[in-house]
Amino acid sequence: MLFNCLDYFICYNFCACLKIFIVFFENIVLCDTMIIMKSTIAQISTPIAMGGISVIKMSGKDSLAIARKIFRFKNKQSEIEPRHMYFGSISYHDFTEQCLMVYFKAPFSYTGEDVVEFQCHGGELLTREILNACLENGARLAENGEFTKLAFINGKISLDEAESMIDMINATSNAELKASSRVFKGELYEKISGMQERIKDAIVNLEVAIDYPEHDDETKGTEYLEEVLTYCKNELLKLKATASDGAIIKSGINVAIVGKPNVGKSSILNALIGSNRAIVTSIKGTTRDTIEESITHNGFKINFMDTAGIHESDDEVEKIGIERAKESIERADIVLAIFDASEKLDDEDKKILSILKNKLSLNIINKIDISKNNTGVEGIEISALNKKNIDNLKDLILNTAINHKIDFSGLIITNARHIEAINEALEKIEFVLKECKFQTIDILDMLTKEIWQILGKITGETENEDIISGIFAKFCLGK
Ligand SMILES: Nc1nc2c(ncn2[C@@H]2O[C@H](COP(=O)(O)OP(=O)(O)OP(=O)(O)O)[C@@H](O)[C@H]2O)c(=O)[nH]1
Ligand SMILES: [Mg+2]
Repeated sequence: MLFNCLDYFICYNFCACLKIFIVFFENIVLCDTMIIMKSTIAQISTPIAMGGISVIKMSGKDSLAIARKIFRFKNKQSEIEPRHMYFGSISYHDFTEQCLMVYFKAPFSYTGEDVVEFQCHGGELLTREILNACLENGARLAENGEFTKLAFINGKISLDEAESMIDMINATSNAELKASSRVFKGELYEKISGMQERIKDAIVNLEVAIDYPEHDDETKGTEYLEEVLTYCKNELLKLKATASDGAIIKSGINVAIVGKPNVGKSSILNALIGSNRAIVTSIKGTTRDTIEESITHNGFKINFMDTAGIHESDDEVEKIGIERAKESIERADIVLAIFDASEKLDDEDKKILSILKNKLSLNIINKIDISKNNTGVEGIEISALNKKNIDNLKDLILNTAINHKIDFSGLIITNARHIEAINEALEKIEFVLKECKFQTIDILDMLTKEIWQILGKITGETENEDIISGIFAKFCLGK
């Protein structure tokens, strides 16, 4: 039993292992398969361009010593207080720059190590020269995301939090920012590590049964395992269900604009995006290919697809366009069915309505400037020509998407790697639940440990160095 627990601890608790090794090897961090020499790293943390200020950051045990070598305090300091801002200057080669310095003492810093930051006047060359001063005095250049990687290695953040930080940095809409920030706040970590805790208990129960078969009733271990795995399955299914919301939030709401020729589809696209992207003429069949353009409205990304007019056609090119229009309908979260206000509904319009029977769609009555609604169908009345009701149409699209497609009440999974791990864990859990009654306790023990490991891919406890490096490489320099 003792051996099994130890074995389990060493094999599966990657972070704990790191901490043990760090105690023994002061200057070496063992990171699974890779050894990183602990050194002081430096990089420019603000965009390398002209700006109001620039920030140069160092992390590592020599940060303060290097700062002392290059930074001259305006007022003499015997002690440097952590988290205090000091005014002074840095002289390097031919220049002297007045700047501010702040020191964060380990472990109370972003990386968990000693950190020093300089704030200087913004300027590409100036900032690079201060970085060079740090490098010449013992720091080495940090790689992309290395500060955040150190924060992860030093237990400051989990892997899912680090990834959500990348998602927040790359967010193109408020909705995406909102979803990623909930993961960043640790909500996903809490859920997954809670499941891992229960699974660990179940493993301990199984191992008691393995080590002391004479004292323990095997069925107690498997019954508890079934209970834990059923709980995890339900929790993971709930998370999985949010992935489609996550996809809409991340990639945007896909909206197809469809209708028979000449009803004003391209004019509506242009009015919605605020530019003359699509060609508009009075000739039927002007648009032959699908045109895609995106906007952000009230914090949500909306992707519009203007399509070729759907009707019977012998023209080869037009036929391909019509096929593409039908594909756009398939891809769309919402379809805008466009009708000409001045005309009665004809067979072509009716065919389009029948194609959209099982699709979330909105009826749009266009050209309301020339006529009242003669179509006989109800819908939002607009004029693409006069830009009438265009903002209301955008609101309607958004509200329809939120009401029918996105549930904001809970955590939303937007990260593809998290979704993959959730699916993998679910598959294994379903397998174990099915096999529970037929497998030996040793095999169940092994399979359950695998589930624990798969969930650890989200939190970072069991992920290998290649994947971890790949994740942090997505960060920008100086982060
Ligand atoms: N009066 C008026 N005319 C409009 C309006 N919207 C579009 N039109 C006109 O209707 C004609 C066709 O417009 P388009 O936007 O090219 O229509 P479409 O549905 O994309 O046409 P196809 O690409 O051929 O299928 C053009 O002459 C537009 O100026 C509107 O709101 N009011
Ligand atoms: Mg068109």
